[in-house]
Amino acid sequence: MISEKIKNQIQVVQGDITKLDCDGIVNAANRSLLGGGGVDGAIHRAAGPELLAECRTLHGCRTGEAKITKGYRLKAKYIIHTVGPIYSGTAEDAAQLADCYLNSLNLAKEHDVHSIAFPAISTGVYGYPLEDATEIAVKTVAQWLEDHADYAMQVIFCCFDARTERVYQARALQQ
Ligand code: AR6
Repeated sequence: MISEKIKNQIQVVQGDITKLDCDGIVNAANRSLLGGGGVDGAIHRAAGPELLAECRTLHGCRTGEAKITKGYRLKAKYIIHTVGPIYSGTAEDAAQLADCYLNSLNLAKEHDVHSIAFPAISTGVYGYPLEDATEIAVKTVAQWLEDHADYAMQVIFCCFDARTERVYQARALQQ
């Protein structure tokens, strides 16, 4: 069960994450951190070339971990780059996907971020089944919010398409 307090800290919206006005947005990147397609490509295009220059200094990122950069031309002050698992159907996928959310939230808190938007990590090119990934995303975020009840954090699940939004709405309300 997710308490009403936690539910009020979680929002589901449909749209383009690069347009959101919050302290930080999360990028579903790859291990190189040097850009790609999907939401990664959109974030790099919107943030501008300075982002790639900073990413080059980070020397990649392991699956499940997260690294932070400035937001450059975005409204968001920070971009938190995390690398979701490429879906293989093993238990490790779920653990790594949960780590993406946990490590992103921890890094956000370290940088005094109080509002953060997540895309549906791994559910595009990386092939994670949407329902399963959504369950992990919502549960992991809700648990983190419970565990950090003394820290004001607003979490936005930014869904690019209508189907993703429907699944997130159903999952977020159901629990
Ligand atoms: N705003 C919000 N969500 C978006 C946007 C956007 N502008 N664009 C796409 N999405 P994906 P992955 C959604 O494939 O599965 C990249 O090439 C998309 O509809 O971007 O983690 C990286 O470099 C889907 O719901 O990320 C990696 O190589 C979700 O974002 C690889 O893809 C995630 O889809 C990572 O794959």
